Amino acid sequence: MAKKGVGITITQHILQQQRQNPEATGAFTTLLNELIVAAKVISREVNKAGLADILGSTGRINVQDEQVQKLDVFANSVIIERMQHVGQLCCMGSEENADLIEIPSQYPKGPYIIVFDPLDGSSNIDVNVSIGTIFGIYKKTSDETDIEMLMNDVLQPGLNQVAAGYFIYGSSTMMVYTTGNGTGVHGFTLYPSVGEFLLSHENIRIPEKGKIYSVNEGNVAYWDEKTRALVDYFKSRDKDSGRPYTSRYIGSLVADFHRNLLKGGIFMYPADNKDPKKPSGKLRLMVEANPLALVVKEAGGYASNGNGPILEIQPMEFHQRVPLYIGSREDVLIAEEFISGKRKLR
Ligand code: AHM
Ligand code: MG
Repeated sequence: MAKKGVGITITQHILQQQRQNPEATGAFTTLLNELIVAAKVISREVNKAGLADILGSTGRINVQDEQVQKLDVFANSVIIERMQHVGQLCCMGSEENADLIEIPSQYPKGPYIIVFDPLDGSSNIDVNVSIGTIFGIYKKTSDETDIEMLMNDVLQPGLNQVAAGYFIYGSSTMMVYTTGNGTGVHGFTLYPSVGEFLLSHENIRIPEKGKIYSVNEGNVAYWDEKTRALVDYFKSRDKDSGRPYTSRYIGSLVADFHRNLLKGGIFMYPADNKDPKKPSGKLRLMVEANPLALVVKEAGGYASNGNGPILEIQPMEFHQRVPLYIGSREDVLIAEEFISGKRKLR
């Protein structure tokens, strides 16, 4: 017999959650539904990437000096075009856009803000490795309408997200999301022939402690002593604490995170001295770390910058980068002990 709730559509699920909140207006449901349509379009395009002439780089460099792939551009414009007319947003923020994205004047506006990484892990597109879309949704706190002034509403700590999650375009396409406040984390799998996301992973809980560590160890030469000691800890032998851990690194944040969410473990992208312009590592606070931090928290895990919770950081700028330690609570707490200098190896 199927488990309770398994098989219901994402729309039914969002509506059920909405009914549990007496203040809900349905605005939020409309918003998520439109995002889901955008993700279905992106999923279709990702699946035929090898067939269409869409692979490869545009040859353009994005606002953060990185190569922009054609599918990134496509995913970004699909999300912007679909979301701009829902009537519930006051602005958007994307990893691919230097500035906030305005809602064109012909469309109605609302109190919500969506921030997103349209296609994370884009260097993996050409080689058929899982990639994803990451999103976080906030409510604005002021009455501002001017786009410059709205930046203050956008720069909220991740704890204020009213929803967050990701889509993973892998061996199947999945959506994993939470609306915070103890509502749990739920996973839906896209059933291609029906065109619907159906509940497949109800109330996901991450193991308290894992067996996997995920980090780009090719960066060891750029790490400080504390980071090296931390990674050595997970690799060294100690039967009582279940070490050594197994190493798994795809290089696609959504895919690495998703695996560790289901199996337990820790994903790390530490600060490094590879590029003086990026002393906090590679990953972005607003569009990558914060949404996944809310998901992991709701699943019973933890996300830290090495010194404290990611979700409590007050962002100073939209494209801010942050060291990220995320996954099973016990493993991330150990990472904090090393990075804060409280613990040395063994
Ligand atoms: P992107 O948003 O430009 O795709 O970059 C983010 C990606 C993450 O998916 C992944 O965790 C990380 O970059 C991998 O970086 P590295 O190749 O330095 O290990
Ligand atoms: Mg990214």
